[in-house]
Amino acid sequence: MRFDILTLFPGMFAGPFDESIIRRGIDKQLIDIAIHNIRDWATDRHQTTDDAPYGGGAGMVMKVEPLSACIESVKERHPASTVVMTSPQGRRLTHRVASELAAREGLIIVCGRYEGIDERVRTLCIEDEISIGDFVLTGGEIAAMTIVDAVSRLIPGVLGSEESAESDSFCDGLLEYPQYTRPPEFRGLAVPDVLLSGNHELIRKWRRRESLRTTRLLRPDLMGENELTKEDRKLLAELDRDETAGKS
Ligand code: 21W
Repeated sequence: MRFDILTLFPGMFAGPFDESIIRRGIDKQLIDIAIHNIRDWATDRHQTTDDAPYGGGAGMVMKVEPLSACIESVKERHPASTVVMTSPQGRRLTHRVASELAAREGLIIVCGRYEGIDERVRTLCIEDEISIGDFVLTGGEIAAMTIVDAVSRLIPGVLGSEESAESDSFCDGLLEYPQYTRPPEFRGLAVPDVLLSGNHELIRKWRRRESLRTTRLLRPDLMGENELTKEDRKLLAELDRDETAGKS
């Protein structure tokens, strides 16, 4: 999958993709990331990319000519890619949206800066708009990195078989179960017996029950979203029974 990132701050992308799982995806040629400096498309002597808003007000607006020229140049070279802009008014990035983006041929990600972009860029060039949540960032760059990270790990082969995306929480709509590794006891806290039992069926059931417990407790909003199996309902009933009996 190809990612073209259009930004006024190309230096911000030096670190994050040079290490970790994304790096491996690049090395395996499953991912290709190119950073484009929007400023290179400014034509005036000062390479201006922003200007004061018509109608007045604080801050600056990204100018239409350099930004549209940059987007069109990249899109011409990669016509099958979708032009996505990071923006506080975009649709919220979720696992579902990440899977949807992972199915595209490529993404051209436009990072917004300043108070925003000239509306005509949106009208003429932007196909999709993504926000990463209801909080205010200083610009779209970190949102773009988040999108690349979340989408890349869904591309077949990027994750090793040990870390497959199928076992993610959110993939089946539930949070993860508690995990332990050696030692079996630490400061009086023991690893649950069932995990040392070697009984794989009991372990699977315990993990599923704990996933259901944590999700219901911390993210009840996720419970409605996915259908529970017959076994899930049975495990939830066991939890209710244990709670009434005073067991944790
Ligand atoms: C913050 C841009 C506030 C614009 C009209 C009149 C990209 C982001 C961003 C930023 C404003 C994302 C205005 C979650 C985010 C991003 C920078 C508001 C003021 N508009 N996801 N005055 N949160 N943020 N502009 O902030 O670019 S994705």
